[in-house]
Amino acid sequence: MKYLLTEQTAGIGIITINRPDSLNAMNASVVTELSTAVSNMIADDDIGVIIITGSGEKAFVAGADIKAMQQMDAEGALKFGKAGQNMTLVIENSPKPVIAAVNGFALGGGCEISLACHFRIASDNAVFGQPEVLLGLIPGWGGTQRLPKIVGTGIANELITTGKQITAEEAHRIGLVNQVTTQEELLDTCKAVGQKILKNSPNAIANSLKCIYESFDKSIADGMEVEVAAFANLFNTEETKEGLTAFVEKRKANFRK
Ligand code: CO8
Repeated sequence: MKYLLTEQTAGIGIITINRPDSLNAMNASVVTELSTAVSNMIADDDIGVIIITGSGEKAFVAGADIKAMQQMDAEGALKFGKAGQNMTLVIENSPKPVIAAVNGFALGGGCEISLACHFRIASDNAVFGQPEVLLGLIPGWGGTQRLPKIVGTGIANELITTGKQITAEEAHRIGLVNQVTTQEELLDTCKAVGQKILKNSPNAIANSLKCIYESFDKSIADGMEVEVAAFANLFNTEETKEGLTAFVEKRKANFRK
């Protein structure tokens, strides 16, 4: 891959968006590469958690590539917009938790990539924002859909219409990030959270994420139908038998043999 670094360590796949000269801005090639890298890690049985971060000390992703967009007509923008949206759906629909390790600027499309991740952990120098309106644009990779669900409509409306940038601390206060660390500790913190997740049943994790995702377009009653069906199906799996038996036998469950 030209713009990504990938590695695997103790069950965790790490994808680093690596275009530091442009603050990791996303052009069409980076979008395709990120979709492919996440799909590959989803298919890899040795990986149970995925972390996405940016290279360098300054940026997670400073947005979609503005220089590339300046050259686009409406047809090109539709193609670029759909490719980016598809990339966010690949991330969001991953049955393995995807953590955004936000190590600097997460602006526009960069913020939107982090929103598609299952949760965000940020370093104290991180800056979040949806500054598209300053460019005569709107968020195009799911920001108008996901941001209000994460921080609430009022705060999303303010962030998107002012285009203002907020600190990691403010992002933590409004529930956009789960935890703030120093830049040095960011990756280790994400890996430690990943290791906690890896102790648990992969089937149960995947089904939990699916039920949470499906709740967005369902009533509570309909969502609970999905939940109870998934709950019951788990009783057909070895993992659930192992989890329940391990408790009764007073030992730790071994889900990943
Ligand atoms: N695109 C392209 N190049 C970028 C981008 C970007 N988003 N961000 C930074 N760069 C480049 C700069 O042009 C510069 O390159 P060069 O040295 O060749 O001039 C280099 O990265 C370093 O940037 P700066 O010199 O500007 O660094 P500063 O520390 O002074 O500023 C900022 C850092 C504040 C992050 C500043 O670079 C900035 O404001 N960047 C743009 C942020 C932005 O507006 N992002 C949103 C873009 S729009 C978007 O993401 C839409 C998503 C949906 C797409 C839907 C498609 C249809």
